Amino acid sequence: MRTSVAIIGCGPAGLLLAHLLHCEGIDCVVLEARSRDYVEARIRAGVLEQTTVDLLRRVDVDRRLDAEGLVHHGFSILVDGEPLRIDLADLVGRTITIYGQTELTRDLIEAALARGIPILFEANAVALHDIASRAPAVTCRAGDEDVRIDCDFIAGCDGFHGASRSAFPADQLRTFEKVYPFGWLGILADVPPCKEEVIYASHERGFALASMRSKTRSRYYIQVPADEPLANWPDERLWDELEIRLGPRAGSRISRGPALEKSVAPLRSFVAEPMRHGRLFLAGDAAHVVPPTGAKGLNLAASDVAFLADAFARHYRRDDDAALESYAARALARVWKAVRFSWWLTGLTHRFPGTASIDRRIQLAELDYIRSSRAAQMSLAENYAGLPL
Ligand code: RFL
Ligand code: PHB
Repeated sequence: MRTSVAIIGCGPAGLLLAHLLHCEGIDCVVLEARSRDYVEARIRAGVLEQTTVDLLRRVDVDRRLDAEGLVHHGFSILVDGEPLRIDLADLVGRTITIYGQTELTRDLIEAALARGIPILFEANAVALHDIASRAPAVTCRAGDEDVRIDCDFIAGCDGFHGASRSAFPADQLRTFEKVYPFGWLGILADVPPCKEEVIYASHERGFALASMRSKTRSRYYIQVPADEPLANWPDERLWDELEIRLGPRAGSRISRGPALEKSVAPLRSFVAEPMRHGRLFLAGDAAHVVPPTGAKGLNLAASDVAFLADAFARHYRRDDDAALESYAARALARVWKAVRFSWWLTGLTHRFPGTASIDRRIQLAELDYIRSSRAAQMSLAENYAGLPL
């Protein structure tokens, strides 16, 4: 098999890149280790920046997003129960859209198959070859067959645990990592959200987040120790804890229901530099991970592939490789700002085990400063709504 761009990974990065290339008339093949059912069932992000929504419009995968996405003009930070609303529309003239990554993935897969973009699901033993040459290739085993895809370029969109990053020669990759001493225990339930906007709660007992997927489906998270067994959190205990951390106003409005999904996700900040070696280009979680506090992961995956698709288009249309040469620097400039913002918002709202009481007072002072300063709110809003591409 031969294609222009072999895309490894059928998450948001790989799928959106495939559509952007398709719009430019550039052919590609997507290779995915898991089954379509597995990929479509994964529960993850929920908040789309305007730039991500604009990209979905550009590739014309916005019908269901328009019908079902919830446009939010702001969100709140609860400080020991006291709300501080960040009015994104008023502060920076922008909004966010609540639309589950699960739904987005389904829409992108359905549209890709309808447009004839090939996706090989359950591709095992994916291996990258000759990435530093002008004729790279990807091999895998799909069904009973050994498959070889010769291509011009490889896009490594295979997430944090994928094969692409490990194909870099060790001396050509520098990694930066911070692992947080806590994770997020998330619950998804078919109950109406306790409030129509997202709430980030900074509480003495630890962080909590109230989010949603629709007017009838809620998504909540609480901060738990990194190695916390899920078995410690039967549904009722989790609902009780959410009520406490979300305080009397929001907590008392929580509707309880059986968990459709419940899991603990670790929190880390991670960046691999550069995002390119030879003809292999990394995008999304394959190159960087942020703690979910700023809701940036999926949005960074989208901005990376916007830069990458633009660079491929210049290569094929105008024989101009300048954008391919500068891809890593351009993507990383945006990535590091989101890494900084996600780290900052995590530090501001979470309880760090073993820290002194002075640290909590400093957090509270900063939150009080944000409450009293429009300039501080604008900076927070500008980053949360998403920096320009
Ligand atoms: P993905 O989604 O991990 O997709 C990678 C795909 O590659 C496949 N794969 C392979 N395929 C072939 N060969 C191999 N060797 C392979 N190895 C892996 C995988 O099966 C998968 O299908 O990466 P991508 O596309 O870069 O997208 C990144 C986002 O998924 C991620 O950043 C977000 O989910 C992060 N995130 C959030 N981001 C936001 O922007 N807003 C949010 O509100 C938000 N909330 C979250 C989140 C992540 C969370 N968890 C679970 C870490 C909330 C949580 C709890
Ligand atoms: C979510 O709805 O899953 C969500 C919302 C905001 C975040 C992270 C996750 O910061």
